Amino acid sequence: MRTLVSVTLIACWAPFASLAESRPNIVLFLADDLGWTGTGSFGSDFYETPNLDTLASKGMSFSNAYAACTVCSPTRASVMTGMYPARLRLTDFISGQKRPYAKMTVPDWTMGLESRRVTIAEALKSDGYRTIHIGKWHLDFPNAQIQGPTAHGFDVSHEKPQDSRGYIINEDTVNSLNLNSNYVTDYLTDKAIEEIDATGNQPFFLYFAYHTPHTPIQGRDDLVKYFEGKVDPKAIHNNPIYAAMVKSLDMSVGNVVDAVTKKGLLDDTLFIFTSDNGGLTRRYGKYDEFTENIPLRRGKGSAYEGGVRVPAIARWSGVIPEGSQSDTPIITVDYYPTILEIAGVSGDPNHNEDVDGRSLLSVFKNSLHTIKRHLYWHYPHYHAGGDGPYSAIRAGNWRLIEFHETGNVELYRLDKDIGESQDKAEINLKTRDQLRLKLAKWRKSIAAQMPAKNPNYDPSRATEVVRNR
Ligand SMILES: [Ca+2]
Repeated sequence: MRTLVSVTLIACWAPFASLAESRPNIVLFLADDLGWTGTGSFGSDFYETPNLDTLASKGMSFSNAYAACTVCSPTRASVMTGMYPARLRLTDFISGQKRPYAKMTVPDWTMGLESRRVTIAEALKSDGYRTIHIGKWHLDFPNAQIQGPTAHGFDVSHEKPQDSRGYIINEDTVNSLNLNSNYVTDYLTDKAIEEIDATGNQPFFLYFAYHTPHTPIQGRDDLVKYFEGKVDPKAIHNNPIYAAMVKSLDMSVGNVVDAVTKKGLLDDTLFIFTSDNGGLTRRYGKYDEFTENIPLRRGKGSAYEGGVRVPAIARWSGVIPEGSQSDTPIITVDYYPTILEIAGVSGDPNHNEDVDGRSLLSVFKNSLHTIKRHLYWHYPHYHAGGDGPYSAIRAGNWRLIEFHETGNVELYRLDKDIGESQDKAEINLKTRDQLRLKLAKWRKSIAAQMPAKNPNYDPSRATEVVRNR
């Protein structure tokens, strides 16, 4: 029986035998709240990201890349499992919030990553990879006994010092640990480099989940000063503190790539860079405190493209053509099957049966390759920056959003109207009805949890918010 199984596996992976033999290292960078136009090569008119731009010029950029959710935890869960947040029932940031008097009650969702899921780290670790977690996890159940990335397949994890205030590490900690910098991103970068240096002949998987540029908006003083001298009030992006945070992120990516290069592993490493949701926009805060995702509509927490379309870059010398661009829609559930295929790791068959993502390897090899499928979002919650509970589907160039408070749908043709300004729901009736039906079928197929009518609905108190514990 055992022999049979291994023969089947070998046969199954035979087309990728040469890849499996080389066992590339995998570095997955995940920014927090970095919007679609948040890097130089993705169109910022102020932020400076030379290292990310080099990653793009040496690899492939994805113009239609998406996060699986408009907030943090669900997207992170999708990266870890390859499954849609709605399938995991992990559909809001942990531990989320309630609006007791809103029109709808949110379902009883799963406030953490369940241990029965086989994470990408567990799959890679069980097949010989060293697995390194750096930064923000945000997937633990509140008050769980067993916590953190090492409970989910990571050999090691470095997170920000607990006594940090936002991005600033306590001075005593800086002195006692003899740190080079009191800025959290710099600290985490040093830890990532230490772990890369400490890796022997084993291939490694480094998941570097940044806090930047999530609130609080705090930058390194020297970088803030630099950007203060360059502010153009007419620019779309003009907050020097935010620019400093993006710069710290970029410097970190550059330093990690340098560390891999110094170890002689640059050509044996796949780098992926993306973000967990769209940029938090001015609409939700003081006028100049956050960012913008223009030409996209809105930002983090919202049902529109600004909430979920994100930058994405992949670099892998010898496989991914330099300076290429793919326009095929991709989403964060895709990284799990992509990484397994590239690593030559079969993973857990039961888990894989429910994986929603598709391997991007064929796209990596040929930027003109398109993946034929629809993308889905389901957010049965309220968010401070949101539009209330919604689901959405992208099919080709069409995107349909269904708002559950009203049952209304909106339909946009993204190739002609990337800003989602012209609702076609009353014009393209056939497309509208087809997509609405497809979306409902998808929700049913994964048993998505729906919001329900709230018996305590009180319009005068509908926006009152209670944080979950
Ligand atoms: Ca986020």
